[in-house]
Amino acid sequence: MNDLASMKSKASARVDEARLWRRHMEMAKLGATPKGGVRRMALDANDNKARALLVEWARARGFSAALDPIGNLFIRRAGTDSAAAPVMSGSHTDTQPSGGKFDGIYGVLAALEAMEAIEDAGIATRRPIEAAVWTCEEGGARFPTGTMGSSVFTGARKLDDMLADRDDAGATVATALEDTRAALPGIAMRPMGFPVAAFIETHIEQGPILEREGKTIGVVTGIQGARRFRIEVEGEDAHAGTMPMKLRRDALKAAVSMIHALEAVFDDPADVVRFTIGRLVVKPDATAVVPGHAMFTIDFRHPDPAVLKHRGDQVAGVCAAHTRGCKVTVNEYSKTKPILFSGAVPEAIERAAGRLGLSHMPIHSGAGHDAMHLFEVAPTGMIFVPCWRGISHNETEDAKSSDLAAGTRVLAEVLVDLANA
Ligand code: HGY
Ligand code: MN
Ligand code: MN
Repeated sequence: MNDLASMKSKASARVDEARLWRRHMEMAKLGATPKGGVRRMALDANDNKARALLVEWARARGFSAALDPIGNLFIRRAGTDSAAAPVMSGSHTDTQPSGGKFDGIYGVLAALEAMEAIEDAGIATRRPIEAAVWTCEEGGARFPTGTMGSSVFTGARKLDDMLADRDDAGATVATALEDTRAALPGIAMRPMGFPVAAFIETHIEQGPILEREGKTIGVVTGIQGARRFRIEVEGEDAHAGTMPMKLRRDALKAAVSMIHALEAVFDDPADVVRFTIGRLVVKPDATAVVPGHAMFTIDFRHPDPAVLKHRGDQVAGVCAAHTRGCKVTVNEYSKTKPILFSGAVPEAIERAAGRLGLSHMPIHSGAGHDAMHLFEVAPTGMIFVPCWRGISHNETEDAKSSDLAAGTRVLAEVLVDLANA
């Protein structure tokens, strides 16, 4: 076996399944919900504790840690060529409000575990290897903008715009980051953005295909595009008992007719379109008051840019045609294009899965990931592993320890491969 091949197999052999699982359970305590899920919102106290725990584990292995101006956390294992751009892997620690134990955090813990396995195997790599924790991947949970940290890191979004993003309580990302820095005393600060030689994200599939097909590894072929809108409807509060129906400006009823009309726009017999109204907020939300304000969000996704454009461009007109005397404001606040992975990273993933004798298949990602931004600045790829019944963004999200370890073994081989390329 040549030198690189033996280094790869030594690294993957040192992946410690028990250590990886134990860390998932440790992290799941930070924001644990009564139903066995996790609520760890971007930059909240539990998210900050998760970062502090990662830094503690990293420092125990002699790895360094640093934070950038949007709060992305980087854990670094030195290479023999310290000036070389690092090979990077990572994901997110934040969750949806009723999230699970694996979405995001698996990609962070797999990166750390792979680095530790490489360290345990005593393997030197030319390039440094870094694990990244991207700030606020879960958009529309606490802060509106998703994949926030990775989009600022790659220049897709402006730092100042994202620092000004506000949660429903009016807190900005900038103020939240003050607590994050306080939770990481003595953490080094790093300027925004630096060259990355390659990026690999490991993630649970969040869909049913790998489990149904009996495959352990998904070699991700691409990520579909998404358009997200916030629709504000302004009517007039009124007395439920006295205001005649024909004089009302009922914001909720207007919102309902807009949503009904939008169903027709996004109807797809082939079931490829993903159209979700995830939020509907009504004010003043009182039984005896005609609602004067309603807000709802649209999350529209599709793999074809032409469909994203054709159907997404109809939203404003359809809402304007169903105002029922109210005022409507349509704000498209996030737009990501479909991407297709190819080249060195997916090839290395496929090679590693084959060498390890793991069943694997190509698979497209319906979920968005930070990898879609890193794709714009570095060779990028993703490794999927199955999750129970494909359930995610749900407190019952579950995955097998052996699958998590298998994905991490593939990652360890890919990191050694690319860090010595
Ligand atoms: O919504 C998504 O696709 C990701 O899970 N945040
Ligand atoms: Mn995720
Ligand atoms: Mn998610």
